[in-house]
Amino acid sequence: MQARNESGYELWLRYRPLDDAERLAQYRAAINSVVVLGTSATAAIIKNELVRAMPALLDVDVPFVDNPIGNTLIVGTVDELKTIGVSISPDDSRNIGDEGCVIASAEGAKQSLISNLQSLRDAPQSPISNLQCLITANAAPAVLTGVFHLLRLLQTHQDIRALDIVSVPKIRHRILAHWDNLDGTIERGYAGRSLWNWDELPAKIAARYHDYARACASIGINGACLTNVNASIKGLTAEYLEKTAALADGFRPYGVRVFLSPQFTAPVRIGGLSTSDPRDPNVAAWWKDKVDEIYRLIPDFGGFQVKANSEGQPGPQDNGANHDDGANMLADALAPHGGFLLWRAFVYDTNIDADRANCANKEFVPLDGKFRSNVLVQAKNGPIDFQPREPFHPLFGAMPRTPLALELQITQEYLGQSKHLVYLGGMWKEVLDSDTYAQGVGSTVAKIVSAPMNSCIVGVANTGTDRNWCGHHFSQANWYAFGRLAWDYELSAEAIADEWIRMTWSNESRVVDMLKPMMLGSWEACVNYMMPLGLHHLMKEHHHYGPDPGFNGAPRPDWNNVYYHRADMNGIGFDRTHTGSINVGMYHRPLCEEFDNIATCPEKFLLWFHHVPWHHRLYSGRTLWQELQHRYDEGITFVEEMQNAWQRLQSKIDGERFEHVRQRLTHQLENAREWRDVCIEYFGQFQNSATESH
Ligand code: GCW
Repeated sequence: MQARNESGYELWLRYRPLDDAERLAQYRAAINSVVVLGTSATAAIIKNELVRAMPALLDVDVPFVDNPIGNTLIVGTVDELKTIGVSISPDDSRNIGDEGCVIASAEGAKQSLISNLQSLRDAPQSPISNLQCLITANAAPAVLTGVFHLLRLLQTHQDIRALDIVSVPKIRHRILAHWDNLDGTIERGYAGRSLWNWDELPAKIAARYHDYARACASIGINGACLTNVNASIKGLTAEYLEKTAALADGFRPYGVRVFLSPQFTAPVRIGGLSTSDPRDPNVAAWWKDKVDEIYRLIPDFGGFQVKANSEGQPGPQDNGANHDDGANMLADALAPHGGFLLWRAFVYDTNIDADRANCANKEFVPLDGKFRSNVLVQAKNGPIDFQPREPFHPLFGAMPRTPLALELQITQEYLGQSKHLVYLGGMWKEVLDSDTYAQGVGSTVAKIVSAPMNSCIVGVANTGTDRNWCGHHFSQANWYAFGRLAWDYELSAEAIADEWIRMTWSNESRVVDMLKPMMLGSWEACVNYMMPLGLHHLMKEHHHYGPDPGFNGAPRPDWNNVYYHRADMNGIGFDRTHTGSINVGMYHRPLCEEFDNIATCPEKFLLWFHHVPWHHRLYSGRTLWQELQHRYDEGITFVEEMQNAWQRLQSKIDGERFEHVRQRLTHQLENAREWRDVCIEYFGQFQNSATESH
């Protein structure tokens, strides 16, 4: 029987009855009632979630009770637990911090926080003699995290008899950055309009705001920057701050704090001052007042994310000041309230360096140590711009005295937008796991980003008003993977895909076994059919969809595609070696030598770092030109395989979602072929003349 149609609105939070009899029996035996302690708004959310999930998953009535009866799941903060006689040692509760949580079953808790659980349970007249499973944390939103964790275990059919889980996030601030404009459009959004209906706010709070925050909470996201880094001046006006406050009120019980992207010239444009120079005391005072105003409305406001002196955005350099002057002035305004500042390092002024990949380091490395402690310098994963594949940004490892935030792009601006099935878990893992060697072996990007000073990871959101949130059903996996990796970057891309498939599609092994390789191979396939071997920035201008390798009509050299691939009769690729732009010199040893030498440079970055002759032989034995063609074909073959695999799953997937994905895969194949045909024809001109001239 074909499953009933689904819109995808439920995301990975679909609570369907288990179709695994053994597990179902285990869960029913383990949890036959639930106690939710506390009276906070979050406690109400927790209760709602469990009321929704438990009977649906277990397909039986699961009573919610005030006192444990039978095998009970008990849920509450450490303080709330005391009211029923369960106490957690102060040391243990400190270890989980504000956001960590504990999930333990009586059988499972051996040495964990609730090591005293068994004895409490066995004590005569113990108030929790019926306890079977417990979820706790210091703060209510962290209890909610634990609830979603347990639900994930149930949704993915895990054995829950001996749970002993202590889950603490490895990165403190896990933020979705929305490039949402106040007119409802989204820069690089491919899933409809902005979720924030500014016209209706603050009076009308749409139910969807709660669903958004709930989805974020379910994967551990604890911040949302609501407005585009290409900022609108209106965002800081009293009118819009009230609207922002209404959203913040809605998100708070879910543990999601709001951030804003201000415009640097606000003191002039809405403050009536004659300058925005950050060194001017009146400017600093204006910002201080503005920030105080924000905190009066939003006591847990997170802070600002700023794009300054980048792509036409104003910034401190307009007044002859520098990034540290601008950042520190804003940071000082935020500091008394516990707020922090994300200052983006996405700068590429051609006067600084002719290679765009060098610019950020040249501007920011000299400022290391000059920023206030509540400033994080935020760099994209690679030094150009969210291309299908880039080596990690050399700023990671180059500013030891400055906390660095990592910015990833969930919305697939350069990776097929919401038309291509491309799972980004593997791409993000490649970056997080990259060893910068900044302090010897093991100085991975992940370690740098999670340094104890202040840690933050930002994902440019792919959400919008489309019923399925993300445009493509499979793009939901990227939102999901961002949250899961932000919480724990040690998770594998495969483990995350596995969870997501089970929750979003089905636990049936046939479905999991077919979808997982599809997802896991999809990123490399996209790299292959768009920009293999380290090629980058070959897309059409403005909308960035589809190939245009010959594009050379932009006003700046580095907005042209020929600037990046540099194809000529001799070869192709950007020479960033010590005889080229010397970008390799920005990496620590041994990477600089490894990248510099054509023989040791990883082939995935070959044309990123080298201008390579067409006849150069690769590991495969093929010449560069042959290899390029081979890679394009390989990418296309993978999309054909995805199409076939999907077709074979038809009986396992509901009609609505099946058809949606089927159509997109058809388009993806066409677009992949277009990439190959256009690029091969274009590069072939040089290759042909090269052959002729030999
Ligand atoms: O990826 C590029 C985008 C711009 C974006 C910019 C940035 C918000 O094409 O749309 O602007 O980067 O990250 O600031």
